[in-house]
Order: sequence, then C-alpha cells, then structure tokens
Amino acid sequence: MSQRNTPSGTRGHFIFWAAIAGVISGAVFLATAELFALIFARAASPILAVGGFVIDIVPQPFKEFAIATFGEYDKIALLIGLGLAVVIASAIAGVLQLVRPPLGVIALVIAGALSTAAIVTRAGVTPLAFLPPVIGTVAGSVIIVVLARRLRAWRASSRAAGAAAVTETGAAGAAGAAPTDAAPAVKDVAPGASDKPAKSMDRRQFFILAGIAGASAVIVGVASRAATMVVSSVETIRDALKLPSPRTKVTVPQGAELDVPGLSKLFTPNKDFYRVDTALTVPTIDPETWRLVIDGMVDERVEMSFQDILDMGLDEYAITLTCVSNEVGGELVGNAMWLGVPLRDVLKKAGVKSGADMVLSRSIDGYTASTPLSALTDDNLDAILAVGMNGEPLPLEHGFPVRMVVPGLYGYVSATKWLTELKVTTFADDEAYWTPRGYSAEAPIKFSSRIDTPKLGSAVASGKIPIAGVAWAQSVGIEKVEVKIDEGDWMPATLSAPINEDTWVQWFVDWDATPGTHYVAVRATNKNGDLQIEERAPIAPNGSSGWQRSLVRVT
Ligand SMILES: Nc1nc2c(c(=O)[nH]1)N[C@H]1C(S)=C(S)[C@@H](COP(=O)(O)O)O[C@H]1N2
Ligand SMILES: [Mo]
Repeated sequence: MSQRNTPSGTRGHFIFWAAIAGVISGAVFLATAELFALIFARAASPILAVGGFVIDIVPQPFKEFAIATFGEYDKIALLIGLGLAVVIASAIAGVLQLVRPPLGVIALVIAGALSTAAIVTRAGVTPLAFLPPVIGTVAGSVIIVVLARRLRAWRASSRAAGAAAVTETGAAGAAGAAPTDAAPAVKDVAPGASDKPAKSMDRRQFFILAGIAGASAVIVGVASRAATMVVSSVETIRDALKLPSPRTKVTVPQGAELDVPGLSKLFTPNKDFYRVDTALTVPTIDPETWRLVIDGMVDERVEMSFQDILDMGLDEYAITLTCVSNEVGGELVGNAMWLGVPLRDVLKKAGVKSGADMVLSRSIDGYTASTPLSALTDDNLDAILAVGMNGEPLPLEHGFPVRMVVPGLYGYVSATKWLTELKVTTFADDEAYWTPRGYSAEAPIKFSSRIDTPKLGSAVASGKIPIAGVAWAQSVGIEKVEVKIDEGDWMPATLSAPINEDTWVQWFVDWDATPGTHYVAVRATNKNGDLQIEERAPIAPNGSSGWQRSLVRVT
C-alpha cells in the first residue's frame, strides 16, 4: 500500500484540496490586484504586467516561433500559458502551505514581489502602481494561510476519527501520520475533534471558506478586468481623438502670468485640476455613440451627435471654474482654456418656449444641475459646451466627451460633466441634484481672493519675499487686490494682466519680512466696485465668504 488511508480518503485527497486552496489563493491575489488596479492604477494588473515583461525578455527566435505557431493569437496563447503557470504555481504553493508551512505563503509573497517589480518597472506607471500587487499579495497570503489551517484541522479530525474507528475495530496501523505533519495536526485538533461530527464540521468549514473565496475572486476579478477594459478602450479613443483647431483663439496678454515661486499657474494643468463629482467610477462614454438631447419647453426636440457639436465650429474660451465647496483659501478652483461652442447657439437649434426660466442639465450618471436660462442665452456671457480642456479632449474625469462651463456660476449649478441632456424647464417644476440636499437652486460665484505663497503656517526666512496669490470674479472681473500685514494699512497688490473677466488674475506684493509671527490678510474688489465680503460664511447653502487671513512665521 503506497498511501496511508484515513476513513474519509487518502493522503492524496488532502494534497488535492491543498492544491485547490492554493489555486483559490492565487485567484484571490489576482482578483484583488485587478480591483485595486481599477481604482489606483490601470496599468497595474499583475498578469498583464508579467505578460508584458515576458514579451519584453523573450528572445526574438522564440517570439517568431510563437507568432508562426499561434499567428495573431500569440498574445492569447501567452496569456493562456501564463494562466496555466499561475494555476500550477499556486497549486504547488497550496500544497507547500499544507505540508511545509509557511513555504506556501513565502512562494506567494515571492510571486507578488516579482509581479510588483514587473509592474513598477514598466514605462509610464503611476506612483501608486505598486499598491494593487501588494494588496493582492496580502489578500492571497491571508487566504492561503486560512485555507491551509482549515484543511489541517479537517485532516486532524479525520485522522482522529480514523484512529477512533481503528481502536474500535482493533485493526492497526491505518492512521499513522508522518512526523513532519503530526505537529500541526495535533495543534489544530479542537477539543472534541475526535468524533465524526467534528470532522464533518471541519470539512464543511474548509469548503465554505474555499467556496466563498473562490467565487468572490472569480466575480471580482472578471468584473474588474471587464471594467478596466471598457475604461481603457474609451481612454484609447480619447487619446486618438484629434479635435478641430479653434476658429478663434483667446489672446493671452503680455504680463498675464507672473513669475513668482509658489504662485498658481495661470492655466491649471489638467492633472492638477481639482475634481468634484458624485461619480463613484468615472463614466466612460464613446463619443461615437454619445448623444445630447435638448428637450422640455422647446419648439422641437433636438438630438446632437459629437460630430454635430464639432461641426458648429469650435472656439477657445478661458474660464475659471469654482466649486461651491471651496473654503476661503481653498483649492477647489482652477483655470482652463476650454474649447467649445456657445450654449445659446445649441439652445437655438431647439427653440426655447416662453415661460421657461431654467435648464436642467443631466449627466449620463443621473446627476443634474439647474442653470438659469438667462445665463445660457445671454449674448454677453460665454456659457459653453466644452469638448477640449487645455489643448486636449476633456480628460475622462473632467467630463469626456462633452461638459458645460458657465462663467460666474458655481460648478454644481452649471458645469455638468458627461452631459447627455438639456431640459428646458422652470425652477418651479424641476429640481437639481443638490437642491434637496441643502444647497441653493441658484448660486452665482462669490468673488474671492487667495494667498498661494507663503503657505499658511509655513516658516520663511526674513528679508524681501513676495506674497502672492490669485483672485477671481468671473463675469465681472477683478479691479483691485489689497494685502494687509498685521495691523498695518491695506496695501494695493500688483495684478497680472487679466485675460478676460472670466478668468482669475494673479497678484503679488513685495514684503520685507521681519522675524516673528505675522498675519497676512487679502481682499479683492471687483470691477463693479464691490468689496469682497468680509463676513465668514460656510460653504452651504451657496458658497463660502470671508477674507483669508494667513499666519506666517518668519525666522
Ligand atoms: N456629472 C456631474 N457633473 C458635475 C458634478 C457631478 O457631481 N456630476 N459636479 C459639479 C461640481 S460640484 C463642480 S465644482 C464641477 C467640477 O468640475 P471638475 O471636476 O472638472 O473640476 O463639476 C460639476 N459637474
Ligand atoms: Mo462643486
């Protein structure tokens, strides 16, 4: 007899389930990594990164052999080969974890480390790309440890039951255990484990855990991979998209951008542009299938394609966007060069009926904003549908392929991203997403000013240093910015040359900083001659107000 038998099966029986446990742990590792890759870094899929690595290192003759053998299916063949390798390796890890713990975990951690290395050394990865394989390794390790422990408990109780049966029947030598696995087996035996109910309990626990882990891995892994593929296919479409050149360009005057270290750039780079939305995952819309519906109180319901928008002719618009949630001195404001078409021309296509006073714009994810109709039809206000942002198609997270931008209104009542519908209606009849949630139905931006440098609470060396920042009063323009140090007089700041009234301006004052702690305050005046509101207000229901006061330590 080559194998020792227990009443419920052979030793090979447990080896088999250990291999299955290993495969499940490997699947949990990969699925977890795929899920986190979707969230943090789409290029961080372990299996694809290792696949890419293999493609890079495989010698040319072998590549040619692969192409000759598998033709255009060479990549699929590689992935299937890798998949088989993963199955075999993780099965071995599972067996190792059963018979020589913690060798299985060590094997899994080594595999995790190798795939992490394959990921972080690939070109163009984000700094967070290490996270998915690392979290995946942790998840896989936990599962392999837990499953192996369950399996040992099952084996131990099964042996105990076998031994009990042996003593009862008087037969000998059937339930001997190898010295190496006797120790964990004994340790894992729960009180009362030496009877049949305990054995079936242990077995059931193993199967329940293995089943849950395996099923979740398959569901999470497949769903995450599918989602990643949809996102990256729209990303590929966006990257390949060439927007027509603008018919008219915005002239950025000389002196529009000041050269002060620590001061915000005149145009906020897309990657630094604040993002605020209710979307859990970024909507992915193929511009080919995208449609804008203009309906409600219109003469004629109109549907427009992406091409229809482009065919209207695109112009450049420099507009500073602001979030109602921006606290005094906050970061939820950014300036961009948008490429788009006037909303008034879009609405004209449908013909607005009299009696309407609002446009309810809707996003593909159901989000809505209520914008006063007058702001969208005003000939002197550049309310637009934007398709481009700072020289590229809109980034996915900023509303690709089409969003609204309206100068002078907070984003939540005007800047709908992933736009799909413009419903002409009334404030009396319709309500937008944030209205029942404690925010005003109408919300013009409260003009404001911000100190960018020196940073709040920072320590600077004494001597001549600039105090600088930005100020915005979209649709009106900034007339004056003043700075006050401690209890001194308000001093006028030097302003950058404004691009237009819809963009922020930069400002600075030179300061001869003396050692000690100083208060620096800023306030703006708009071109209507109104002074920025001094009184502090919270962001709800219609935006913060107050003069920013910053504490600076000079050494
Ligand atoms: N679809 C959709 N569009 C939206 C939002 C949203 O939650 N969903 N948030 C709005 C808010 S509150 C702001 S401030 C701006 C922010 O635009 P950004 O993320 O491109 O900076 O988008 C607006 N458009
Ligand atoms: Mo916002």
